[in-house]
Amino acid sequence: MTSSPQMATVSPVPSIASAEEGLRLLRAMKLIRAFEEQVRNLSAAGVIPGLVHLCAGQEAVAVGVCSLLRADDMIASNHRGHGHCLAKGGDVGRLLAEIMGRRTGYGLGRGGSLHIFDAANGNLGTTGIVGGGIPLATGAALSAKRQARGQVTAAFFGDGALNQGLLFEVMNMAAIWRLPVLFVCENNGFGEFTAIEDVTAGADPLARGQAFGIPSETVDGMDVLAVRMAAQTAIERAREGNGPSFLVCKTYRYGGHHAGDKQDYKDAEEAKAWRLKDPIERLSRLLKESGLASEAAIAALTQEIDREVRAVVDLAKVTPLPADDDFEAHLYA
Ligand SMILES: Cc1ncc(C[n+]2csc(CCOP(=O)(O)OP(=O)(O)O)c2C)c(N)n1
Ligand SMILES: [Mg+2]
Repeated sequence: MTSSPQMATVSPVPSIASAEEGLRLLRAMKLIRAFEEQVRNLSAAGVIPGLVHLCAGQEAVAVGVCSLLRADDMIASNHRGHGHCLAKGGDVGRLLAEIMGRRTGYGLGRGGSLHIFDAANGNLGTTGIVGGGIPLATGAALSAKRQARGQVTAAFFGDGALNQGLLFEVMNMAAIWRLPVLFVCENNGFGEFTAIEDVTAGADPLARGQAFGIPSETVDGMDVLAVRMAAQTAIERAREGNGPSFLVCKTYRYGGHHAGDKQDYKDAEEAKAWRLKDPIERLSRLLKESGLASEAAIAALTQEIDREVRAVVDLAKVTPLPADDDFEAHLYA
């Protein structure tokens, strides 16, 4: 069994500043959901080489944090990283082309889903190494601090990385040197096909940050406003020179570990309960109930995003694979 979707309420209650802000957050989450749906279809159709790890259900964490970051702030992602890339301002077309192995992708189609790198948007990249982004983000924070650039970095990682030794080394360094970094754990209850409780010692993951004196907070990762509120405090702390923070965002992946995983290790009732907390539905409801957006405006937004993503898919399908003479590109020696 995994942890229950019931969560302690965060106080004060997160609120939304304006219709514009609400629609911007909704758009960002809907874009990720629509993108992942298309990637799932393309993977099932055999158009994508290798495995893909989709983040549907977890959109609020990426969007909540990245919506507060500046373009020159940095993130490091993990293997479930399409949402992080898009939330940080990544290009939908270049991302899909890379996942599909096409030459217009971020890495000329040679890296795929697990090797996205987007320097222009401060994205240090996705990685197949569990926990691998955490030292990258912390190293970038050290560099930013030494050069007094005022940048903040965020490392996104799953609950599986809670047991990687480098997390503790890096948390220690970040705390002792007061580095401007956010450690953002997306606790979706599973690492591959294993429930977190079966492999993770200690009653609460927060203790891992607290052990180093790092301000640590459990966050409702299905509520983009709750994530934003916690991230805002953490980003201000980092920007003012007061060091790292640790956010443990409780969330759920609607799909399997990878697209195509049968998910027979999941409890059906539990999965249903998490769907009731859907971050997109939740924000849509809030916007409607508070009179900030109409049903029609939200429907129009959904249609616009679906059109945008479908156009990107159509284009990627007719984009060539890397050519033979591309192989020397990006080689320095
Ligand atoms: C260092 C390392 N160990 C093991 C693996 C195999 N592996 C790939 S994903 C994964 C589970 C990761 O779970 P989590 O960090 O919770 O992320 P999630 O998939 O739930 O988003 C494992 C064990 C790996 N890729 N790298
Ligand atoms: Mg996990």
